[in-house]
Amino acid sequence: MRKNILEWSLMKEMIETTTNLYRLGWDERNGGNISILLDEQELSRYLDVTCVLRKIPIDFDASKLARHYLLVTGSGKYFKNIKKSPEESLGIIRINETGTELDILWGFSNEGFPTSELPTHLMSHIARKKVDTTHRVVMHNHATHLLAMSFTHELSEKAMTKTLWKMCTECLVVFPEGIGIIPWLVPGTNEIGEITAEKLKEVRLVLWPFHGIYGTGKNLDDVFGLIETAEKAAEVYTYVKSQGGIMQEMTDEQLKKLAKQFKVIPRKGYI
Ligand code: 2HA
Ligand code: ZN
Repeated sequence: MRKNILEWSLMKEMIETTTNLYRLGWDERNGGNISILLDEQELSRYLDVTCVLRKIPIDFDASKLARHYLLVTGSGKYFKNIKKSPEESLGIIRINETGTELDILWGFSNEGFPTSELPTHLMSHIARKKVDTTHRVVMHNHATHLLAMSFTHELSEKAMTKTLWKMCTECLVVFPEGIGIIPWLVPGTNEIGEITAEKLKEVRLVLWPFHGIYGTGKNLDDVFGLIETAEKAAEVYTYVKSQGGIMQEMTDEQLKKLAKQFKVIPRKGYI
């Protein structure tokens, strides 16, 4: 007897996390998207994976994810409504043997589709899996203060990283590799996917100027915590600027001491 998929702890966590993200104001309307790589055996306790509902073509080479299963948010769906209608707002997909097509196995009811950012998600999973065997989650949202900083702060990765590190003592410990930044690009395209994935070879956070943030990690809490920490730093930056600017801050020497204490290696050449 298969268990009810809505009782799966991962599904419950997805619903809880997306609801939280909506409450934080980072996923207005249909903004933001999440995908999670699933374990086939675990999934099989809840779903007959031989039963394919629909097939959708993929227009880039996703063969490195062949036979992989993912839980994905739906295109045009509102995070606000995921809790109320998970089967319409979310879906479970499998990439086929050749990486040219995906099978919809559950969800996306009412003829829905996976997120418009699926190319970026799949390319990001490919890039992160290569450098981190524990990698499983990609999350994109429109975190307010990080997005605002893309208008007011120099768009250099080193300068942005150092500003964020210095806004909260914890930041360097949480993302010692820093933050990546891409140029402004049209969302939903293979191009933005390729450029984001290239950055993700070295960092887990990528800022999309005038749009939002991409984060990756080993589970939902891990990615949420990563974005939340950078976003908090960006919020502090906003207050600091509005209080008249920086009067004093942590020095590079202090950042080095912090890295030593917490045994993290800061991005080379940054401090
Ligand atoms: O899914 O956020 O980047 C809607 C978006 C596109
Ligand atoms: Zn977006």
